[in-house]
Amino acid sequence: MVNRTEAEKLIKELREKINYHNRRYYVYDDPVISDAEYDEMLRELIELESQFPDLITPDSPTQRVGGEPLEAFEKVIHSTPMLSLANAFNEAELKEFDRRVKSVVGNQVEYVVELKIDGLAVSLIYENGIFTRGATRGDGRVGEDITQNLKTIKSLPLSLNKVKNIEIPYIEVRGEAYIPKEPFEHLNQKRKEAGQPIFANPRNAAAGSLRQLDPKVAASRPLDIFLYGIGALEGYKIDTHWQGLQLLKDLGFKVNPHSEVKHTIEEVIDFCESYAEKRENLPYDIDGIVVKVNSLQQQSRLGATSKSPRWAIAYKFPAERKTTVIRDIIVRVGRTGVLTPTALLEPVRIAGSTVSKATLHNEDYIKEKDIRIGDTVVVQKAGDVIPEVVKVVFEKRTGNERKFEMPKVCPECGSEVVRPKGDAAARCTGIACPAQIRRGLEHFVSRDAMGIEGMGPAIVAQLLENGLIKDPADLYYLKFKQLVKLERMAEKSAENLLKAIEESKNRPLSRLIYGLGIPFIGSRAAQILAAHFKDLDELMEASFDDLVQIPEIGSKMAESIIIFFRQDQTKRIISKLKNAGVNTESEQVKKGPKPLKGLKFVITGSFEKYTRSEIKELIEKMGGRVSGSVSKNTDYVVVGENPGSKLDKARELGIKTINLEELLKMFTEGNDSGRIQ
Ligand code: 1X8
Repeated sequence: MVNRTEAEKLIKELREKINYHNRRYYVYDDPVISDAEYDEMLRELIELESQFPDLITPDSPTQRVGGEPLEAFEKVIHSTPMLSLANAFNEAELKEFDRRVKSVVGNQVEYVVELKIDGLAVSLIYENGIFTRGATRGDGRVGEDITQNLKTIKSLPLSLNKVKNIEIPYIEVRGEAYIPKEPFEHLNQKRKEAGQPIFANPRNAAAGSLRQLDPKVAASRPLDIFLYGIGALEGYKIDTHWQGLQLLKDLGFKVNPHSEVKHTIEEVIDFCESYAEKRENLPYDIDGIVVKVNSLQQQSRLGATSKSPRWAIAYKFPAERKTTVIRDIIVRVGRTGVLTPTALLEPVRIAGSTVSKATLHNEDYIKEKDIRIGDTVVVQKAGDVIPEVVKVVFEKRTGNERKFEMPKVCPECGSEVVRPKGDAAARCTGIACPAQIRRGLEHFVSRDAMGIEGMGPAIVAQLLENGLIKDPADLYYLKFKQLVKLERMAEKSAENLLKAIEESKNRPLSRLIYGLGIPFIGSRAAQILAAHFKDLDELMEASFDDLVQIPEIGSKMAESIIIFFRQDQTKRIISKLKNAGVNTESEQVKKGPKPLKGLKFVITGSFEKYTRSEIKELIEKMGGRVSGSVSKNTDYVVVGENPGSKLDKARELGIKTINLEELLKMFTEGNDSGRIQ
């Protein structure tokens, strides 16, 4: 047994050694000791810490998988929004970007080119060198606190190196968490063997892993992370992005080794094009090349739009194309009854996956391109997009090809098919068409809607065929006994499915609205509606006028919402959903910290990083109210650059004025997770 002073010294030494070797192994892929030696050091540290538990600190290498499963993730506000990038799809668009940049900052421009990692964007905060908070990008303004899960990533440093003997007091770094290709295949293999649903691609697997409430699950997934940007930095000065990347390396972060500085746009283009081929041989997926202006001074002169910085662009690789043969053309009936002709193909590998179906869009598309059954065709697939038939290779025609005719009746229910004048789409008129019901259910359970993990089209079809469900609400009344009776359904899978269904009850209201599949209401409109109404009832009772007054909700959407909620069938389904305990309340009225509850704000002037309407949205999310004019009932006036007469009015009435930083600080009050960014 060592005494306390000795233990303290030993613990410090062991942690330093372990951190060093951890980095050699996970960051540099260049270990200098054996796994056994490493494990032995870790074991010693665990032993000492168990003797002196008060010496355990959150940044100890023993604390990567700590803590209990969470109830829900806390929301965090990014101090600088995490913007997305504008895209360039070809050489001309890269040249256009170069021209725009030079028109603002002159001709002396250097670019940094970097691989665009196909993972999940995250933000990490280190205070006095210690990892204190990690968050998802979320919608760019508000993300989720996933610190516990990020800590399980071995290449993520829990504490930072000093650089030039300086300990950086505060830094926010940004990067991409991902799962490399080989461990991904391995993970899916194991899931298949265990009867669990497999992930569609490494990005989905990474995102799913980081959104687990139990950090033990994240710890079991082969996650890794590259860091590529600095969101905030105190106590250290850099002049270029390239120096920023160097700093990240020196601090101990894993930084992608393929970045380069380029002096002309032609060099940038060459780099971009060279990776269209090289990417196959990388151990992880990339979906493009990021091009950034190197000088930070030039970056700030270029600034940003509300969506993306003007000093960076993402070059997206061209869609990959292959030729193959159309075996047959079938017609698929969508959730809104639209009939989509689909080509069944001789399977081909395109962009990392096997393609055996491709969309033909509609009747006119087929006619225009003269696509026939038996044709040799060019098929293309870009990123996440559904594969499509681009053109026929006419030289391969033999004369045995057959023309396709759109059916006059629905292939699924036999109802009449109509094609209104001026409309490209043919539709099934059957109101009880099983295909529409099936597609509606597939949509309801899909990732962006209720996100019921493991419930794919095959299981939906099985449940329908066995009469276990008729509408989405029935999912919430399924019993274990019913599920295990299904073919190919193991007990474990049935359990997992029920768990996933249960979990989905707590999805935000916007996901439910989207999942209901109201015509013309996509996920963005669903978010706007959920933010506007306090619950589903309020939305259901809204009039046409109420709806069209909401920004971005047009009359076509409003009408569709009214018609949808007027149906008895809709009403029945919604009351069944509610009885099952599915959340129908908007986020804004949820428990959670509401530090601004009861306070009235007025915003005046302009702000560098947020627009006024974004600030309004943030205040409302935190429970406050925003009004357009100052009165004696106003609690605070938030003042930006060039404030208007509202500031004079506030002074006259003696209303307290604050700047944006002070407002952001108010968000953290009553939230013991500390600093909100
Ligand atoms: C997204 C990504 C960036 C980089 C790499 N991968 C990404 N997915 C990079 O800069 N190296 S930057 C970025 C963004 O700004 N949205």
